[in-house]
Amino acid sequence: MKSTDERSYDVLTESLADNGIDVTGVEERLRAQRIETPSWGYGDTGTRFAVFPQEGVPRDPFEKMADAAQVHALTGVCPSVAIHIPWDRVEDYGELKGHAESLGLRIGAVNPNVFQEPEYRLGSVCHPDETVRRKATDQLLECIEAARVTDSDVLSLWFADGTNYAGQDSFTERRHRMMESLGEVYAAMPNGMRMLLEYKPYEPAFYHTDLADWGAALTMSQRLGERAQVLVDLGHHAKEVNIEYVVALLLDEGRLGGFHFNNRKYGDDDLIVGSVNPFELFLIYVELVDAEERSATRIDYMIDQTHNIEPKIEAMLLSVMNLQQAYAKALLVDRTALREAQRGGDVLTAHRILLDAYATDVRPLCARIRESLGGASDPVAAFEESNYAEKVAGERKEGAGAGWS
Ligand code: RM4
Ligand code: MN
Ligand code: MN
Repeated sequence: MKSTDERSYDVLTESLADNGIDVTGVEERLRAQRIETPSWGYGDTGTRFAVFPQEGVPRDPFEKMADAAQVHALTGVCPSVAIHIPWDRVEDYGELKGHAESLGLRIGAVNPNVFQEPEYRLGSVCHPDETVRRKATDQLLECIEAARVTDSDVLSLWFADGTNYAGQDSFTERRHRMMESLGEVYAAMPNGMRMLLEYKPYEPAFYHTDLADWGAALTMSQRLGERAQVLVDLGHHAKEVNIEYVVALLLDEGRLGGFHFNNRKYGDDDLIVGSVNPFELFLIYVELVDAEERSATRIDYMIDQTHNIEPKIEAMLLSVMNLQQAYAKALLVDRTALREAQRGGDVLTAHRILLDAYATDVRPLCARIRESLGGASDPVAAFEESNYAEKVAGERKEGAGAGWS
């Protein structure tokens, strides 16, 4: 007799097929979905009030890779891991690459961290003092080298640069300083490497931020060249901003290079993607699917979350499942009917086409995809059954867990 999972899958796929959906095509695209997980999502993180250390947290980048390998094994779609330097600085990046490969992983985006050292109090590449800008630029160049050695082709840049008080510095001069530094970094990237520019409206700077929004990131990337693109972090917008519209606009300009998935209720909360506003996530994927169908642009889909009070590997698994579901639902949108309704000015039909796709329970389909990739139907349950967490908690007793400072 068929299991409940199998029966749910049959019911779902039969009804999709009856509605004219090419189920095999949808499955193929779901199998090709890739989501990069961040090394820092496995370590201890917190708010500015406290960091709550968890048992068994990785103590170094090698152990972070081991945890990331669990996520890939159970989902089948997370073969790459983003690293943050200096949090993940190692003597020998070739060794880190080899270690990742031995676990079935590869190194993804390299993220320079030019915001924690005392010199960076007034900024990094926008700092008024040339020697500080030099130090920051050198750190970016070091990351290009780390990327080269680890076979990564993405340099992902986020700057905490900004000011806290009106009059503190010149907006324009700061912009020019950034252009000069990034121009040097861009020129140093080997062919085939891309630079992603991530914007954020505020925090840690509270008066102005040097790359505050998509416009600032887009114009900077246009100044630099084709291989500079914009990265959208879902937590980096003012509250009412229509992110799916920003996504569509950047896609149309051919400049959307990457994503940082997470979810927020207020500020840059870095909660589990899809935990607060799954409908928004779906609408973003609707735009992404639309663009995928128009051209083959490369977008790096990455998670950028900090799991402060929840277990970290399970949080990552749930995030990946939410992303699979959002993508699956977006793939179910009847695009032909949608265009027709849009052209005919049929407002509610157009809207209901989206609602129908969103309301479809795609969980049996996503479970089947994971299984076909060697993962688990229910990754969180499978992880809990594996006792991996208990095993590493026993092994990782000596020394402190890796954190973000
Ligand atoms: C920022 C931004 C960056 C992340 C840092 C730690 O808010 O999201 O992507 O690397 O936090
Ligand atoms: Mn981010
Ligand atoms: Mn952020």
